[in-house]
This record gives sequence, structure tokens and C-alpha cells, in this order.
Amino acid sequence: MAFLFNLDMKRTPVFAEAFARELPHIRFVTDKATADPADVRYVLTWLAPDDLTRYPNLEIVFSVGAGVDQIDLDRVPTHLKLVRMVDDSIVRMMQEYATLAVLALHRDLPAYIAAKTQAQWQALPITQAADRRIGVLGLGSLGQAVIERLAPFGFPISGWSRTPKTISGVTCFHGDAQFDAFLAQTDLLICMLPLTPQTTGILNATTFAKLPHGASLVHMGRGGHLDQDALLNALDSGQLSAAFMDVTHPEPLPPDHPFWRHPRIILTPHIASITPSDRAARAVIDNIKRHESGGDMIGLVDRSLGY
Ligand code: NDP
Ligand code: OXD
Repeated sequence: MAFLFNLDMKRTPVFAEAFARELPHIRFVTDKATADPADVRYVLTWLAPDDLTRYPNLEIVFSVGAGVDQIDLDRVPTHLKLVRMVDDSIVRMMQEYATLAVLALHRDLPAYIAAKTQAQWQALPITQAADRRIGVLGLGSLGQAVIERLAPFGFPISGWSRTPKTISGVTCFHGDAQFDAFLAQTDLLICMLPLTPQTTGILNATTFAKLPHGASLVHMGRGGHLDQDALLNALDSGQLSAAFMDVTHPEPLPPDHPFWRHPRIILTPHIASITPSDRAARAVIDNIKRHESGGDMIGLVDRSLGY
């Protein structure tokens, strides 16, 4: 039985060592060309390899990402299980990033960075946290963890999900019918959604127009959620005041892309969370152990929903 490691070689030693220690009955294979296809039971990958059908005994495709939108489901035969990366380190990093971004926008950091380039020492009015309403798109494991970390600052917090939720201290909205009401009371919008056909392009001109004038955006989901021209137009018109973004489409953006130099966009290169190799290996090994003992794996994707 073999585990096919379809990632860059930098991560190999940590995974190979952890597999040898924890799952000695599974051969750890890094070279597709030399693997016996009939041996391969598990694959770990970022993108779906084109040739998954050549492994007749394959059972599970593990995504190294917390999201699975980068995996073309058409390339993953329907009998296979697809599992995303779930780990406490991701939760903590996403909480840190959201805190960084929310406080930066709440305290007008983009304006102060721009003022510094002009040698301007000028205080802006401060909005109290109690008057800055935060709205989180996506109330999954990461959206809820981010809310937990932001709540002590005193922001009023709401969230929007596909199905109804009850979360203490959070005003919860769900479904298309409640989307506009959610937006109308959101001064700072955080996108923590998975990218699916339903959420592609959700950060668009219509959405921005429904936010209160001068609202801001933290985007930690996926580049495909955002209509980039709509963001630039909303910033130009003042409908949005600033954006703090970790994800774009494509990644990286071309060197002449307007986001790079826009004074009211802070951009980071998809680093909100990067799962450390030892944690990623631990998560995959735990899931294989669960699977082999007939238990439920953590992060099993519902293929009909795409997340
Ligand atoms: P989960 O699957 O736990 O949660 C997803 C949430 O989105 C759920 O609350 C779900 O609603 C909601 N949702 C999905 N589709 C819709 C829809 N059509 N309408 C309304 N709500 C919807 O995901 P996680 O919290 O673990 O991760 C969220 C995303 O964060 C990832 O998919 C990825 O895109 C991004 N991410 C980004 C990283 C980065 O470094 N920038 C790192 C890790 C993740 P419901 O609860 O009703 O099902
Ligand atoms: C992601 C990740 O899904 O970095 O964005 O894990």
C-alpha cells in the first residue's frame, strides 16, 4: 500500500519521517513515474493530478490547502473521498491575520502609510470599536474562530452563512434572502468563504453598493470571489474606503496590476495561513488512521457543495 506525495520536494523529509514513524505499513512515494499504480491508496496534492484514474485502488485525495477550489473536481473520480487540511495552526494564523487586517483598517493604517510618504503628520478622527460593525462572510471553522478573536475588541459582529446558525453575541444571517440585510449593517466586511460556483464573484459592484458608504474590505477567501474592477471603482468613488487583501486572481498578480500600487489597498501574498509541514503531516496521518479504523475523517469535503 502506498501514499503518493504530489507536492514540492522541500516538504518531503518531514512527511517521509512522520510516515515512517507513524504509518510504517504504508510506503511513502514521491515519484509518480516509479510508483506501482495499483499500490497507491492515498494522494496528497495541491492541484488534482490529471491522471488519477490510473490508480485503480486509490481511496482518498488529500488537499494540502484548507480550501479545495483549486482542485478540479472533474478530475477526481466520484468514488474518491476528498479531504481538506484542517489544523489548529491554520485557525490561529487566520485569527492573527484577521486581527491584523481589521485593526489596520479600523485605525486607518492605509491613510497613515500614504500620509507618511508625503511627510504629513496629521491625525484622523478615531471611530470607536463599538461603532464599527463587522460582518463576516462564511461562518465555518475559520469564520467562527476569527469572530471569537475579534469579539473582545468590542466590535458589533454579524455573520452570513448558507444555513442558519446561532452563535452567542453574533447577529447571524443566512441565505440569499438575508444577504442584503447583512450587508446594509456591515461597516467592515471580511470574506472567509470557500470558492464555489455560488460564491464566485460575490464581492462585486452590487454587493459593494449595498454596504454603507465608506465601508472597508478584508479579503481572506479566494481571488475568484472578487470582481477586481468593481473593487477599484468602489475605492475610486469612496463607496469603499480601503481593502486589506491576501488573495487575488491570478496569484501572483502581474507586475503592472493596479492593486500593487493602490494607496488604499494593502496586499499580502496568500500568507494569511501557511500550514507548517509537521502540522500538515500530522493532520494527514491522523486522518489516515481514522479512515483505517473506520472513523470519520476531519475535513471531508461534501462534493455536492464544493466545500
Ligand atoms: P468551512 O467549510 O468550515 O466554512 C465555510 C463557510 O462558508 C460555512 O459557514 C458555509 O455555510 C459558508 N458558505 C459556503 N457557501 C456559501 C454560500 N453559497 N452562501 C453563504 N455561505 C456559504 O470553511 P473554513 O472556515 O475552514 O474556510 C473558509 C475558506 O477560507 C476556505 O475555503 C478558503 O477559501 C479560505 N482560506 C484562506 C486561507 C488563506 O491563507 N488566505 C487559508 C485557509 C482558508 P454553512 O455553514 O451554512 O455550510
Ligand atoms: C489555503 C491554505 O487553503 O493556505 O488557502 O491552506
